[in-house]
Amino acid sequence: MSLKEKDFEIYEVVQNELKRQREHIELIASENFVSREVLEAQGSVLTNKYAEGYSGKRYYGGCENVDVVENLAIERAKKLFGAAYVNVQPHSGASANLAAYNSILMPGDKILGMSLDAGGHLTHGYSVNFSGKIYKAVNYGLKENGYIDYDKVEQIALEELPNVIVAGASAYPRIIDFKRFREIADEVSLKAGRKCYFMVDMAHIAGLVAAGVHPNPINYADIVTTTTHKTLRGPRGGMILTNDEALAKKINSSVFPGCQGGPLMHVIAAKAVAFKEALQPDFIDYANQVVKNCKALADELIKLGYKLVSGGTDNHLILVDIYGSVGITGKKAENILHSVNITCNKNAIPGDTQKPTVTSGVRLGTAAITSRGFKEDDMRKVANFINDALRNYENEDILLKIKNDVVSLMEKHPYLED
Ligand code: DSN
Repeated sequence: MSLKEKDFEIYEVVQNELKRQREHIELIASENFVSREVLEAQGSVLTNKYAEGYSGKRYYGGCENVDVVENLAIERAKKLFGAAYVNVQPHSGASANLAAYNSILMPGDKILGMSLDAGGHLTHGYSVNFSGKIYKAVNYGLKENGYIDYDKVEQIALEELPNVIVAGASAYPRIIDFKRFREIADEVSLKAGRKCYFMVDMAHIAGLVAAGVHPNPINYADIVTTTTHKTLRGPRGGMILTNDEALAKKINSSVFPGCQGGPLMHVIAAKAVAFKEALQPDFIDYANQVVKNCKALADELIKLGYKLVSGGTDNHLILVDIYGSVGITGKKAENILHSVNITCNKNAIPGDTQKPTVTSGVRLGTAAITSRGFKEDDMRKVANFINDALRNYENEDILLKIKNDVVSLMEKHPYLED
């Protein structure tokens, strides 16, 4: 029996979501479109298998096939990122960060991470997150020009003597200087007389790192965490990498049994498929195109009068000061754009005076739309759709025309069609 026959309600939702994904311009910077093969692996019978433990050392019988899957995922990830040790079991980026902290910190230890309004992540020490509750959190931000203030990071680090410094962001459009962070962590270690770890959460940029389009943190950081579903274009999930053998052992026991139970073997299989895809030469073209597209979008929006945090981008995302550009909030802009089939998210900008549920900005990313074959000319069209919608949001005829134009454009860039 098919899903359609057995559970039409769920079947219909899935079909509606496929239609939405096909017909919308997807600009959420953390999303992507996986291949049919990634979907196939994730939808496989591997979901039936319990495999607590690690390959060759499981707590259940019958793990001979899932062992092969996990070993392949690990070997491919090692090759992709030049890492000596990889744990592919974290269920998500947040789980990866939880397990990573748990492997090196005690409750009450201190984390220095980027503040949320500067583009950091909840798990980098935000007060309502476990990372801000279990650990003491201090944070760093940006200079006036929108770039990380490395001198200030150094000053805060030497005053606060954190146990770990975290680099990585959810909404930072520029290259991150991992070497500088490493040097700061080493200075702290020297001053404190004990180790200050340096951890990089490369979730957003992992695909760019894999393709060599963003510097690789693995040779600077003690621990690198990531998700697998953003620019890396795999299934939703997390991963932890290190070059330190002793740390790798601690990370493994922190993931299981420390923070998680059974690994999701179907997801690990899908991660392995995505890593194989990312090891192909065309993934380098893809990642380069993501950045070219983002620069084209940034340049066109600037031409149309928009202010971007840091004045542009080096990676897959831009942060637009919507309120400062057209006098509407991020929330309102997100809703207007949704009405014309353009999907993005409201996002706080540095020094934002609006509530986090309202914000003054929107974050736009090009990883997903590049997977649909968009090039620079298409991105200039997208910038003009955005501008026309935001400047004419009270004119329903204009909004309808933009929506129709968006659907026509997306029809030329199909997803999952034979
Ligand atoms: N929710 C992700 C993002 O959108 O950046 C981060 O976890």
